[in-house]
Amino acid sequence: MMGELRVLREQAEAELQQAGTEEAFQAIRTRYLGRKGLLTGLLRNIANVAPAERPQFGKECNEVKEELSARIDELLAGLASSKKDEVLLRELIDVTLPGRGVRHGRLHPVTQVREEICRIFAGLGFSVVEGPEVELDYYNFEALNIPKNHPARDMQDTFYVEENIVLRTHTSPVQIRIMEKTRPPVRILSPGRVYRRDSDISHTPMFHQIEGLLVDRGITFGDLKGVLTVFLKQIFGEETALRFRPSFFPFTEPSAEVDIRCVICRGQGCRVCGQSGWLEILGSGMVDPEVFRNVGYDPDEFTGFAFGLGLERIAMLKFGISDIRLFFDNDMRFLEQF
Ligand code: 2U9
Repeated sequence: MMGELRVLREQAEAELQQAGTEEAFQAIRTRYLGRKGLLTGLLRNIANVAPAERPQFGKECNEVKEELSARIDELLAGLASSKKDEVLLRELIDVTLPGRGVRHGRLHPVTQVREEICRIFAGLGFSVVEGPEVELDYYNFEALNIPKNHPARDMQDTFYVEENIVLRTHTSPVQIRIMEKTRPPVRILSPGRVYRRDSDISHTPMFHQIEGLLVDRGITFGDLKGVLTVFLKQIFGEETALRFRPSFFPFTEPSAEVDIRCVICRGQGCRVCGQSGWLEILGSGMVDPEVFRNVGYDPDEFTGFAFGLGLERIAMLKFGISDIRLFFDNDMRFLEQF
C-alpha cells in the first residue's frame, strides 16, 4: 500500500508537469483529491494495511493529500499571476513618449478688433454697455427718430419676430435704454450682434457693430472730430489721413461719414477703394434733438455725438480679407492666421 501511495504521488506530479491550464489543474485535483478520487480511494482501503502500520499509512496519505493540494494551489496562483503579467505587458504605457501637443485656440479676428476698439475708448473714458438682441420696435426705430415709412424699416432690411418685435438692426437701442435710466454725462460704447436681411460678399444677415455715444453740456462737432481722429489714428496708425464727409442719418444732425486713406493702395486708387483712394470706416453725427426729447433729456441743456461702425468691415481692412463670409465659416485654416 505504501508503494501504491508513492506511485500515485509521482503520477500526480508527472500529470501536473504536463498540465498548463486552470481546467487541467482542477481536473487533477478532482481525480486525486475528490470524494471519489484516487487518494481518497486508497485511504478507504486502509483495512488492507497491517494494523500496526495503519497510523503511519494514514499519516502519510494525509501528508500526500495536503502536499498535492498545496502544489495545485501554488500552480494555480502562478497561472493567475502570469496572466496578470501578460495583461500588464499588453497595456504597457511608455510614459517617456512625447505627448500629442495641445492645439492652442486664439481669438477670432472680429473679437480681436472689438477688444482693441474697446481698449482705445476705455482710455478716453467710455464704458462698455450691452442690451437685448431681440428688441422692441420702439427702441430700435421709433426712439431713434426713424419714422414709420423709413426705408430702414422695410421688410427687406429687418427681421421681424412679431409686429412690434424685431432683431435689432443696430446697437443704438442699447444707448436709448441707458439714457432713459441715467442723467448725463454719458460716455458709452455698445458692441454687439446686429441683424439685417442682406447677404453677399460684404454683407451677412448677422454682423457685429460698435456704437459710441457721448452726451454732456457743451459737446460740439469739434469734440466728435477730435475723439474720432484720436481713435482712427490709434487703430490704423498715426500717419493715417482722414476725411469727414457730410451724410444723413435720421438720429443725428448734422451727420458725417469718416473715410481713411486706402490702406491697400495708399490713395492711388484700387479695387478695394473703388479707385477713389478712400475707404469708408464709420458713420457719426450730433445726436438729433428729437432723440434727446424721446429719452427725457432737454436738447437745450445737453448736446452729444454718436458714431457707429461695422466690426467685420474693420477686420477685413485691417487683415486684408476680401470676403466677409470667411468670418463665419469657422475654418481653422482661415482662423489660425490671425
Ligand atoms: C443714439 C443716437 C445716435 C449711431 C450712429 C452711424 C452713424 C452709422 C453705421 C456704420 C456702419 C452702421 O454698421 S454700420 O452699417 N452706423 O453710420 N451710427 S451715427 O448713432 C446713434 C446711436 C445711438 C442714441
